[in-house]
Amino acid sequence: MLCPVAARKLRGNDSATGPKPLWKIWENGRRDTLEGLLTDRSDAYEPLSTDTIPARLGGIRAITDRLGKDVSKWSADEVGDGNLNLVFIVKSPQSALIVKQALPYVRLVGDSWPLPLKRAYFEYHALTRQAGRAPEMVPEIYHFDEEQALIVMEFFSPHVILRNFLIAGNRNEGMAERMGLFTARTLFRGSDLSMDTSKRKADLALFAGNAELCDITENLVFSDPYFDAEMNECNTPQLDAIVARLRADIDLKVEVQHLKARFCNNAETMLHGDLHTGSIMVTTHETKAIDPEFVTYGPIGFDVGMMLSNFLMAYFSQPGHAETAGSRGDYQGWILGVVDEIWATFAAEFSRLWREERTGILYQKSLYEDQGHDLASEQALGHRLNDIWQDTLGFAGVEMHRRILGLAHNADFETIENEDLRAVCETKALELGRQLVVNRRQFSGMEPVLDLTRLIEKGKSV
Ligand code: SR1
Ligand code: MG
Repeated sequence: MLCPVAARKLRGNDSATGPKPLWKIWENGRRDTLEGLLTDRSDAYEPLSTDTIPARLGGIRAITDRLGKDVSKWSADEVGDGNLNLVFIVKSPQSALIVKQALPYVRLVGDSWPLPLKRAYFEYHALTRQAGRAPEMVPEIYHFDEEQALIVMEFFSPHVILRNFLIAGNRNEGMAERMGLFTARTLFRGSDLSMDTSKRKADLALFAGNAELCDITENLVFSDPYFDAEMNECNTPQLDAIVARLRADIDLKVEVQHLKARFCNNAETMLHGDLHTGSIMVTTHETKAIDPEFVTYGPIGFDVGMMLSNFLMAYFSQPGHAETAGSRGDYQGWILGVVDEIWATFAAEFSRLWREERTGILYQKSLYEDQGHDLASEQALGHRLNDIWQDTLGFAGVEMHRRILGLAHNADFETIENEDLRAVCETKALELGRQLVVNRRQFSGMEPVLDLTRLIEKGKSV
């Protein structure tokens, strides 16, 4: 979600001079040309609307097989609440499905910020790979139209977006385990630990084409929050002092750029690329992952860190959603239990896959187990898990900063109406974020991280 002020600012509604030109939006050394952004739009591309869906999709067999051929009985609602795309639920008396179509610009900003349609192509390929690597966890694809940047897929019902579920104080059974398994399986099986290396290299090349969405992550996550970038927005003046402190923090800025270098240079595996709680759908007993359009090859800890960070922000935001003061205390404890279990499940499943599915070019069994050196294999596993752990903590910290200081905020904090209370919650997340980035090598396991989180929540300074 863009915070409302930033969205207004980018649309130009705050200015008497009209919409901000693209070159203004992409200044700060980010981009000074439109080249590559608008070139993938064919003349045939046309955004769908609720009115045109029956006529435009009524001839597609994969869709009529599910909804029936009588399009007069179809109904469509546009439900997209993300930052980028059109999302329709299309229903008939028989069934329902999701139609997701990329727009040639950032939806909440408008056409002053173009974004290539080809992101739908990358999302389609990411979903097909995730379906093979973590069955039952992602929507089934019924139809893909590259020219129209359109994916028709399974409608999860009665699932809701996890972020809203956590704001409402709901609990889910099995979510932590499923997300731990999902991340371990997709991340291990998309890497040179598992894949045939020629296929991995082909995928590396394929997803390298998703450069513009990667560029958003590189700038919005790893750079903008740490200087006065034009698109930044934050809860001001309440956060002014801590923002100034973070931006003057040399250790923090150096460590964040080390993390950015890891994100850019460590093409370890196929990432989801945007695995926050708005990309997860749940019921009380089910969990699904959606929206991998930011897919790229990157470090394993990025997806895990982004996900854990969003749970930790949900934790700090709870006082802002409490029915009465202190009434969300038990619930906060439950969220920390989820964080703990996700990491424990991830590490256990990653270890199992290491022992049972290590068929790639890295750490070959021919060097270890086949020579009776099982202990060497375990030693190497420990080293890899330790690296992933440190990356996870660092990326989690950066994600906290960018959701509070950058362009794209999250509803956990944004929906807290009392801005002073909201600033208290945000400040705690910013403090934890700083600790996770700068001291990520010092945390021996999850318990000290959770202890620190509880201490910060109690108002102890660090
Ligand atoms: C302009 S896109 C802003 C953010 O929305 C997406 O969900 C990603 O998180 C991205 O960083
Ligand atoms: Mg998304």
